[in-house]
Amino acid sequence: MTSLGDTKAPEGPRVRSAVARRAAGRSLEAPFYTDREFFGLDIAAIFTRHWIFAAVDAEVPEPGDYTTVDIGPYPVIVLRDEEENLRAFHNVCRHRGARLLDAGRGSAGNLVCGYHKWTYGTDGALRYAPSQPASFDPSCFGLKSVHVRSVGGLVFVCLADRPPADFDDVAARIEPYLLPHDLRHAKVAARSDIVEDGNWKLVMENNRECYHCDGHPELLRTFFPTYGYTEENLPPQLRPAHERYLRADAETRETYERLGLPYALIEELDNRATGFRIQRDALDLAGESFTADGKAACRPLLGGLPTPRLGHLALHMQPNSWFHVVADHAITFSVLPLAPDKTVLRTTWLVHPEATEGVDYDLDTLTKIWTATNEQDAHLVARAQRGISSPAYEPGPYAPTEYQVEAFCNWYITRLREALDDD
Ligand code: 3BY
Ligand code: FES
Ligand code: FE
Repeated sequence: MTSLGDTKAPEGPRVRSAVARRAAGRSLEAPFYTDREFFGLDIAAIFTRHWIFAAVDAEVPEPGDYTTVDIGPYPVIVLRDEEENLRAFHNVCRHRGARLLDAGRGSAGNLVCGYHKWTYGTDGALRYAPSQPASFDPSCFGLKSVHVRSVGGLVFVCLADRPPADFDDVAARIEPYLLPHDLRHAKVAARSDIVEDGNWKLVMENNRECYHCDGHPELLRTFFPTYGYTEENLPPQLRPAHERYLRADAETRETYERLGLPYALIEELDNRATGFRIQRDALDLAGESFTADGKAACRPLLGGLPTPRLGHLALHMQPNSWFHVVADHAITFSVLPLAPDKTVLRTTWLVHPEATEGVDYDLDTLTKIWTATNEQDAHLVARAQRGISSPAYEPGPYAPTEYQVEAFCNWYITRLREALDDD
């Protein structure tokens, strides 16, 4: 892999002291969300060191298929090579550095730079460079490669020379939950990029709690608002939903057991390099999908599953992703930082490869709930960014139901401390 030796954390004493004094159980100090220097540290300590959820296999099903993703200042290509291997490269030409492929998805036998036509194979080798002298050695100018791997159809890349080694263990633990849905062979039904007016951590933190879930009336048709609460801290108004949840959960568990699907909660959000949480959980109403009545929005079901009433599989990963997989479709979410106060949220909807739009599913019905939820969340993130930008802001305390927000911040601060210690 190519060295990113020049991505050392650029931090000064201001950053170091803020990281050192972070108070557990409270939101972060303002500069973590607003300041360029802190943003630089996030890129250096988090986004170039850790496994980042970047794409899905279904975006690149055939040899030559590619998709692009920008991880902070690093444009990256994910592609399927001629041998059907998944590969990732820096999307930067080795001639004079032009961005090689425009943003988006496509298919190409070779990757041709739009500037002076240097041409690379799907293995990254430079195949053609016009008008070079005889002494020119193309083997010195292959595309710089990036670590890439697929876990049950979800594609992660790591820009580091030596990626965190615990990813193998995490992959082995989550794959049994994902494989029955066969996402590797699914079809992309829709993808959306929205630019949120907030720091990437605010997008992540917002995802890690349901304290704000009454802002999601469409989602709450099927998503139990009791998510993240315990019997002890459950507010009285959520008691009826909790009773319904207990009944639905018992039924769904029986189904998982009958089908031999794993369902135990695994929660290792902040005690390892690749923090994650995975859980199968019941949904309300028909219990099948994220729709207004809870019924499946697509037939056939993913992976040929025998019943649609499986609730959802929820996977949350540090630092930049979450996933909801139901019997009939899957939704993946990737958080990609652009600037201290600008973040892309990329959402991808997957269905069975043979499902036909307009016949087996209506695209609007399929995408409606999470499109609405994303928009509502984007407003909350922008609102948080605006308040935090005031000199009057000071870190406030997390409620018990926000424990996953605390776990995210704890994971994040621990990674920054590791990176600063390495310098
Ligand atoms: O996507 C999620 O899992 C989070 C958790 C609850 C609110 N939000 C829907
Ligand atoms: Fe790509 Fe010149 S910069 S061919
Ligand atoms: Fe939300």
